[in-house]
Amino acid sequence: MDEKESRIVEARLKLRERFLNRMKQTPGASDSRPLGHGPTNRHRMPKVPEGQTITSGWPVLDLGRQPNVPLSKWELIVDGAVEEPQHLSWKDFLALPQVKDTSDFHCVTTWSKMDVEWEGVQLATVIALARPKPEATHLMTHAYDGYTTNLPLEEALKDDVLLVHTAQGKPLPVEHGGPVRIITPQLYAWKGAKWIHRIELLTRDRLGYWELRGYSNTAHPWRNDRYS
Ligand SMILES: Nc1nc2c(c(=O)[nH]1)N[C@H]1C(S)=C(S)[C@@H](COP(=O)(O)O)O[C@H]1N2
Ligand SMILES: [Mo]
Repeated sequence: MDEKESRIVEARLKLRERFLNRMKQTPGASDSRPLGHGPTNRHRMPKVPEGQTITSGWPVLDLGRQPNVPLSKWELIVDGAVEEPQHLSWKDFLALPQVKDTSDFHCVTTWSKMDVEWEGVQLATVIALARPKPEATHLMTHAYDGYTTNLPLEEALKDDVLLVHTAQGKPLPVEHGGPVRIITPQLYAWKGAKWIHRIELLTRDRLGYWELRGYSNTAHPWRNDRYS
């Protein structure tokens, strides 16, 4: 591990410690006891949350504007309530520790895509790099199409929440949010911004695009948290 990587790991562990108690109060996608009892989310029966149907395809859902961001212009900003705002180029992003994970994708419009193989960077890694101020509690994600969605830090820091550039072994297609999108397997898919551009740390919660329009702010599929 080089010096940069050990600094990232250290920052991540510190952040995790701060949020661990709150992280335990809501189910993670791969938690062994997602709701306090019972089998893991991904291996329980039924395999999908109430009201969901498994699809073999991958529908496209967005606001109808699909920005085409060339890699030379792509930038990921992490700012707001942080000690060290980040402006990461594509090269900087690929130099961060990379992970692979398999998880499910639950859309509130009732389809679920199972066992997607993702590659990318844990959201916790880029948040830790920017060193959130002690008063940071939430974040707003801003996408290149103008879309926004908010997350409490205890959800954003979970292990399967990734900034992905690869799905099923191929570069993430533009229509699914390439070059990079967020995925939130433990929450409905609208919580994962396609074409991610900016992660703004907040000192209080603020609602995103769908949350302002009546979608649930908690968005747990295993609790059927669809609309507020
Ligand atoms: N930037 C952006 N991200 C977005 C959206 C959007 O309109 N713009 N739609 C959300 C919704 S409602 C869903 S269900 C998923 C759909 O992802 P998909 O099109 O890859 O299936 O993306 C989410 N992320
Ligand atoms: Mo959606």
